[in-house]
This record gives sequence, C-alpha cells and structure tokens, in this order.
Amino acid sequence: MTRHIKVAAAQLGPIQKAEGRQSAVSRMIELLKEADAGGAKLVVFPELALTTFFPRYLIEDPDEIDSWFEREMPSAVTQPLFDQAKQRGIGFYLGYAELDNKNGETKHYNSSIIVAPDGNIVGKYRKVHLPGHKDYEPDYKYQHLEKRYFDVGNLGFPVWRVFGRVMGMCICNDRRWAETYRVMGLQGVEMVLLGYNTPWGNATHDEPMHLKMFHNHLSMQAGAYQNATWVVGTAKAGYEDGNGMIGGSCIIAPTGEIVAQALTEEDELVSYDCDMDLGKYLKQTTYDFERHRRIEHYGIIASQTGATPPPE
Ligand code: CDV
Repeated sequence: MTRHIKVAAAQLGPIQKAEGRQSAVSRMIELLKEADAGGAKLVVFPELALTTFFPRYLIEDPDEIDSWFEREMPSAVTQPLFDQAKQRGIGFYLGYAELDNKNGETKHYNSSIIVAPDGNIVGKYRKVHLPGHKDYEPDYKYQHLEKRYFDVGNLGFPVWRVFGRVMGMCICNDRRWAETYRVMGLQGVEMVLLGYNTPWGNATHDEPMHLKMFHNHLSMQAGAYQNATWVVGTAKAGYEDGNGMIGGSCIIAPTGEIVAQALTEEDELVSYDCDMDLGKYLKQTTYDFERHRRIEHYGIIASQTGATPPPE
C-alpha cells in the first residue's frame, strides 16, 4: 500500500460573477499541470469551484438560480479537467453546486466529488452544515444565502478507499464542527479533503479580521489531531466583485501541525508529500477510540441540537 501520497491544495483566486465556468476550468487545469510537474497525485480544489460564490446574492428567478448549478458531472465544460487529470494519472476533489433530479423531485446541493486517477468519480459528498440564512436580510452588512439555495446534504459523512487509503470529504462550514471529523474518524479516515469559501465579513456579527484565519486553521488543525488524520483545506480567496474572501489554504498533518500553507489570495498551489502512516501512532495511543471512547456519556450529542443549561 502507498505509504506516501503527494497531495496539492489548489487554491483559486477570485472568480468574478461575469467569469464563465470555462475560464475557471482553464485555471484549474493550469494548477493541475503544475501539480503534475511537482509529482502530486491528488489535487484538492475549493468549494463551488466553477463559479463566483453566488450565495452572497439574492436571486429570485428559479431559472436564474438553476443556472448556477450543474445538472451532470462531468459536464461538457468540466470534461477537459477530467481528461487532463486522467491523462496524468491524478485524482482530484472538486466542489460544485449540484442540481439533482430524481423521480421528478428536484434538489439543490452544495456538493463535492472525489475523482480517482482513472477518471472515475468514486465518491460524492453533499454539504451538511449549511451556514447563513434563508431570507434576504436588509439589515445585514452581508448576505449569506446558503440556506436559501441548498438542501441539507443527504449522504452523511462516508469515506472511500482511494490510492488504497481511507479518504473522506466535507465542505467549508462543516470544518468548524467536531462531529464532522469524528464521524469520519470512526470509519478510520486517514485524509479529509475539503474546500471552502470564507468571506472576511460576517452576515450577523462583527469580529476582528485576524480571528477569521485563526478559526479557519484552529478548526481544521483540531479535527486533524483529534482524529489522527491528514486534512487538506483549499480556499477560494481574494476579492470577488468587491467581496473579500480569506485564503490560507493548507495541508495539516495528523499531529495537527500545518505543513504547507498558501501565501497569496490568488491561484496558488501548495503541496506536500504526506506520510500516510504518520497518524498510526496517535490512533494506537491517545486516540485509540476502541480503548478510550466512553459512548455511554455521549448520548446527547446525537439526540439534541441546542444547548440546555441547568435552571438558574
Ligand atoms: N461557505 C461557507 O460555508 N462559509 C462559512 C462562513 C459563512 C462562516 C464558513 O464556515 O467559512
């Protein structure tokens, strides 16, 4: 089994609203070529990587909403990315807006896929923790309408064997939730792939700018360490039509340490040759789940959502 996998986080700079999918795909192909030249075998692209981060806009026309979604994958416009990756024997993670039409029922998901080096889609994930709000809020400084445009993912947090190793996926806001990583940790995950679009501004509250990047890394580093897994987090960064998004794409070791990090808010590739056995010692000691977990005390985690403090 492959002990080392060279993986690349392929950060994308801004995609302006008027920029077509074709241009985004061309930029991804350039990053893929760079990854190949550097010997990477797995490339992680951001959340909603084909378009601007459209949930910042209020869109009311259903046809216009659907125009931001993909009806098939690969589609005509993404096929060249699939072809290039297959030709080079590279696997990849891609985030996109998915329009699913089954049995006459239409659903909209914020999705990601893992594509194996042979070009086949081996896994699909649909975002579970949708942030933001459903209705346009005129008093908010920024709109974040993911709850309006997307249905809650219905696939849970599965893992898949890729390169003979156990890989999982999540998307953006999912990375802030311990449950995301632990559900995959309990399936022996060895590498979590995730893309994100994190605006510098919050819809509902103000906080110092530096906390944005701190919390971004804190949540991914904690998830990595507490489940002894690699985490590859890839941002879409920079200013999309004046709306700033943090970068900070990074590769995190099972020790919780960041081993590679993007320096810009532009298209940028960062890579690292990951020793996939590095997490083993933690999985056999501090995080030997079988020996140390006390599930008899964890019941409320899966049975209630809000916090209920004791009466005053
Ligand atoms: N795309 C996201 O899920 N963004 C959220 C913001 C809204 C907080 C994030 O967790 O980065």
